[in-house]
Amino acid sequence: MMFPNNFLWGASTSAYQCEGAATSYGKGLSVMDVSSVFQECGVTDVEVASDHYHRFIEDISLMAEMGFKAYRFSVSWSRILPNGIGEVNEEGIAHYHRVLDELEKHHIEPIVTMYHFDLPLALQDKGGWSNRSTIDAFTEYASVLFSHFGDRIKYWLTINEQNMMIIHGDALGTSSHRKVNNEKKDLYQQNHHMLVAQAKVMQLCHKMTDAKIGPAPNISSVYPATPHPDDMLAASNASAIRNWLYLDAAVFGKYNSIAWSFMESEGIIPDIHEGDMEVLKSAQPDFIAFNYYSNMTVQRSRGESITQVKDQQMGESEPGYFESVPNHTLNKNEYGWEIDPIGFRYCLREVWDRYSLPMIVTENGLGAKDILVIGDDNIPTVIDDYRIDYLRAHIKQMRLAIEDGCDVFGYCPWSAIDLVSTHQGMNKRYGFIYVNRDEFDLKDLARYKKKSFYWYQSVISKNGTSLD
Ligand code: BGP
Repeated sequence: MMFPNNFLWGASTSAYQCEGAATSYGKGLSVMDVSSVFQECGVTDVEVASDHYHRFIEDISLMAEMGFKAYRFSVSWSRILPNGIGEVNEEGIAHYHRVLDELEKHHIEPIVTMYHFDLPLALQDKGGWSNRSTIDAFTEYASVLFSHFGDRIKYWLTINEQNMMIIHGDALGTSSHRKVNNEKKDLYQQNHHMLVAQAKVMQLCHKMTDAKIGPAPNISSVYPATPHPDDMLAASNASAIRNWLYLDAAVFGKYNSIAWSFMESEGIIPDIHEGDMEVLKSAQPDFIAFNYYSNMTVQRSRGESITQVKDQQMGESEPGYFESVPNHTLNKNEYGWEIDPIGFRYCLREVWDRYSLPMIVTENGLGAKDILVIGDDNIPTVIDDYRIDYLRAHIKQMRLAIEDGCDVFGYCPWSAIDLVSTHQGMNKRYGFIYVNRDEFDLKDLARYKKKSFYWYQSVISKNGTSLD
């Protein structure tokens, strides 16, 4: 079995991580622009990031040279609506039209994330997602996007990694900036508001456009540390709390019962207004987009406080329900994330079995401290064989998942170009295209093709039949 002929090979970025121009051209600030996480890891210059705002023509032409069929990027909410609602920034609209023109010129399909962590600061100042009125703000924003771009975009993603914004609210700007009595209850209330907002926006999309729309969580299948029934239950808890809570609500329009019972025992059931559950029920995603970096392994919770490092792929634990442990059968990348290509096949099968909706992988990739060297032709490059190995192994497993019967219609690894990491600075790089800047030194921001650029170009040109 081969990849389908119209398979969407591409790669991903997000606005706040690559655009720059954070305070220019009428853009309002977002929570990520003022995030202390960037200051802590040394990247103080989100005003520049990868300067994609000014260099998208060059970047898109490099993507075209790689043979991209699709480019997944996010629109910055506060570039369109500087205050989150109300006045539209025409310069922002014009900018994304120019990006779409460029993609159209190269026959690259835009796959657009509406909201990738960067809530407008103006909304955060009013309580962000804790405030129910943010549901209306998101719907208003969506309606602006659909009316301006509805005839140009065929694939929309609602919210990037909603599950990570709840589980790691502290790193992703979701944790309330104001004092709240019960931080966890507040996060699950925010989650409910996002779920309702997402459902309304999916409905609106179908009403206003002919496009397709889907959620975009970060999914990791969960392995039990041993076959002990307590560990099996812990794995089932972790899956429900980390994955299915979000996808069951998006696809089936209901709360997952195991996740609900967890919220009940923890006293964090959200306030659900009359009509909310009907809204969830009536929305129908057309596909599931998801980000996959690795799976996770858990054991029964010992109820001890957790000292492990925590981020999107490591150290997730819920005292009383599950506790994550390292999987010693797997290698790790230099940031400690486990590398699990077979788990990718497993994860695709699991999502397919559960929801039977077409799937697109919107992130997958290897973060590394790439070193720029002078290539044969005297042009700087990066010999990133480690990234090629990672991607090759994952694409191979995705092909096997397709053979297993999974309906996968696209693959957009992270990331098209180097960009600022969510919480580990500029030197943790993922791109096929090197961006010449460091944490502190902006250098000349020149673009250089890495070895993986040429490798991916060849994979795409052969539609994945050869991964050499
Ligand atoms: C995902 C986010 C991306 C990206 C990626 C890599 O969770 O959706 O925005 O940052 O992870 O993570 P990091 O940058 O932390 O290495």
